[in-house]
Amino acid sequence: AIASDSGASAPSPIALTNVRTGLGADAIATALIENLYCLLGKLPQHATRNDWYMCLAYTVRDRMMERYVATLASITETNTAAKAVAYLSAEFLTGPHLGNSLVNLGIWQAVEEALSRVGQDDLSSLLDQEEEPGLGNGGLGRLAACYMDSLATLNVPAIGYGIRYEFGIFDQAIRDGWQVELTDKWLRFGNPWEIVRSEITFDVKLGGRTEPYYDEAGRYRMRWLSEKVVKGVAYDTPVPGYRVPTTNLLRLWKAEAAESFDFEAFNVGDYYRAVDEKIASETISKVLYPNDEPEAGKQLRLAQQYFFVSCSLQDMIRLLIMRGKPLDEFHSYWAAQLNDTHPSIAVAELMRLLVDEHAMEWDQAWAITQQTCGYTNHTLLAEALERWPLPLFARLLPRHLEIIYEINRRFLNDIRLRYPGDDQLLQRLSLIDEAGGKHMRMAHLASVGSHAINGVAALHTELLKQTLLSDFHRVAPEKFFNVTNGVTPRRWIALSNPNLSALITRKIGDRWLADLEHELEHLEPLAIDGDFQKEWQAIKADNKRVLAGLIKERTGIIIEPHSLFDIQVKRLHEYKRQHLNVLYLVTLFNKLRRVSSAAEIPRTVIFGGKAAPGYRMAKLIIKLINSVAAAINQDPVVSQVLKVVFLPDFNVKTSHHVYPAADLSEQISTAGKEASGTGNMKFAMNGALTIGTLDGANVEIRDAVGHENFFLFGLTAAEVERLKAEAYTPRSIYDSNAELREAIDLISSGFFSNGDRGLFQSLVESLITRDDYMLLADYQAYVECQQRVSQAYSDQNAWTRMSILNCARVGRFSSDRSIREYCRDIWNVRPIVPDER
Ligand code: B1N
Repeated sequence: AIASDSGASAPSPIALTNVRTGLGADAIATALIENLYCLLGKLPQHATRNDWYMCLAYTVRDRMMERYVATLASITETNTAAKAVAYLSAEFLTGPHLGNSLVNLGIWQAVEEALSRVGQDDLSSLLDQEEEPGLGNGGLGRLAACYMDSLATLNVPAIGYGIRYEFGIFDQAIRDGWQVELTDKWLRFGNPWEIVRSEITFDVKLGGRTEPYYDEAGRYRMRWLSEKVVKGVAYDTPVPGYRVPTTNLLRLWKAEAAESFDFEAFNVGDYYRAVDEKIASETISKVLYPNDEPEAGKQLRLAQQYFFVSCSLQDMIRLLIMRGKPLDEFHSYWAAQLNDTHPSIAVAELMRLLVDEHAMEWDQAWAITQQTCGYTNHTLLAEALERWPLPLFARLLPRHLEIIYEINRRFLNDIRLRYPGDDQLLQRLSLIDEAGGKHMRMAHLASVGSHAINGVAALHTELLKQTLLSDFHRVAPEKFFNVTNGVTPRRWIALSNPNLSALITRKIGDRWLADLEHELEHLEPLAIDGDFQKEWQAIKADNKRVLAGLIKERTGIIIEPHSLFDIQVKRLHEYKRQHLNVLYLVTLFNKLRRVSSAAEIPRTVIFGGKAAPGYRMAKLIIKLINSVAAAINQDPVVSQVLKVVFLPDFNVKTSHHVYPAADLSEQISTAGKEASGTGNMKFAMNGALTIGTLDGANVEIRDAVGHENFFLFGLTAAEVERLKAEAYTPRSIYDSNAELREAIDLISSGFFSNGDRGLFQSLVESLITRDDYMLLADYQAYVECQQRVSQAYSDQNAWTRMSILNCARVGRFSSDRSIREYCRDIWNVRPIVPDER
């Protein structure tokens, strides 16, 4: 048991002192001072705010270590025989650790009290001090972090494997309305949450060539004579479950130079070359690619993927051997999940490790590989599918190319026998795309090498089966599953909306945070309770005031907390259609300049999100939002009822203040394009109503909350496809819709760009001539739907009832539910509670 202030603890093989483990305010206060002296070397009167943050962080980390060690033991000790999950992901967007740890350990109040005893009265300013690890782009990376929280909370032993990027996602500044990227130096002041495991390192080979040889047993084998070797070093971050004994870990690899050079032989030239090599090696984990879709043909990106996958699989083999298990039981002790295709080289690397390094027969190695791996697809967008030019692949991973050819040969042979004469089918299924310059299709490699393939929302999985992977679905339908995404209520309700959380607990007890699916619905009867509605409204109003304060501080814009907060926060992308929202704003602007605005429901429309640095249209949309915002906010009449804000640098930390303050959640992607969305879930959990299309998880959210509590508009995915096939002509919509034409023409006229008619021309042009994302087709429906929203908001009681129902009915979008489904359908793993010593 964890030693506590009050209770006596069971005998422990290693006695940790109360200062390191005690969960009461006394022990924590003592620990703060001790850490201040012993770790930071400071007197309290000289300690800066950051010093206090650091010693609090160490104090909290200490309190996770006993559980962390016990959980790790359950993955390493010979007498425990449970299967563990390896979640392989190029991104983990954890967000700040401190607040989340306090929630999960249940020591928020004790820490507040301890801080005040040492003269620090402001926990929130210390929470603010933490620089978040931005090791992800958006939904995919944040999903991995939610899943790590749920795995620990459900007592499922798991390791999240990824890359310790020195620079995470760039910080966004807005200058003159344009996005400017600044490097994210998140490690600048040190990282108190990680533990470097200098002894856990693996060599990773790159480049060179292969060579056949005969081993001692006279067997024909292959070896890889690489051109270079880099070393991966493990950095572990504990991941505490919510009030349970399990504390899992995130193990991120940093690239370093292999210590290979010979000190005796070196001369000056070699010395500098050695240093150059060190720099080149470290480049591999230097920076996160800031695109939410892959950038074609970047060798460094493939090197990053291979680097972390190889280290992780070698580590998994090491841990298996530590447990005294034979290699042929690998799949009985590990379930490896591939978070999109970014780690899909794992299929070939596991084969290489088993066959080349451990001399296993191909068939057995292949059975193990397939039984171990599962593949989650996160996108259908053609431009987001990973394909590697064969020459690049061959240069970096010559042995893997051979292995993949062999996988492909056997796979296609099998298909040929089952579907004789269908050469087209073979070409479509092949791991190699022969058209044009040859490419490796990573989604195919992941699909062939996995026993389970899943999409991330019901609609997405259906489309996956019908389009992108239809041939795989035809030849192996039993491999396909849906696991609708979910988000952790610990971070997205308890931490970010503490007042709402307290209200919910007061009404339905405190079990809901650990069992959202079954408990949250107990709020439902309160939806029509007048007193409860008042409390609900008061909390929303408070949250809106907090966000208004943040917006004033960051942008100087003053907004009206009583207005309808209409929010669209997510990466900038044409398919997400932030510019459809803008077309509506310009329409509203035109209308409000013409007619009296007296009857208009006041709105504040808030945008946030980063654009990939090389995505010109997305950056132009940011400029457009800011330009339209400036015109609206300046207009003395219009600004009485409408304000528009672009909140710079949207990230996890900022988002804690955003979701709880929303009245309306914008989920307006072109149907069929957003695989799931997860922001949609965070908004609904915090009582926002959604205006959205039938896309991704919106479909399931609408079914859950009730169709009457959701603002639906727009074409369905099937209608989008049909319209495209019938030769869609956006210009005819432009010609026939006067309001739309007026809005577009105002943008073209230079009104929002100081008379510069050229600035937004490419955007307007693309809408009128191609409109790949069907904005014009959905425009009228969107405008009318927004009118229904305004009308609904004018009845505050009815709105509040809908708001409560949205929250009460989205329990199934907890990531705990998603993880239970992965455990049951895909991983075949069960919870185990680590030995509490
Ligand atoms: O993954 C999220 C989904 O909720 C979103 O709908 C989906 O767009 C997102 C390449 C991606 N899909 N693909 C990526 C990220 C980085 C990268 O380099 C692709 N992100 C998604 C969680 O399922």
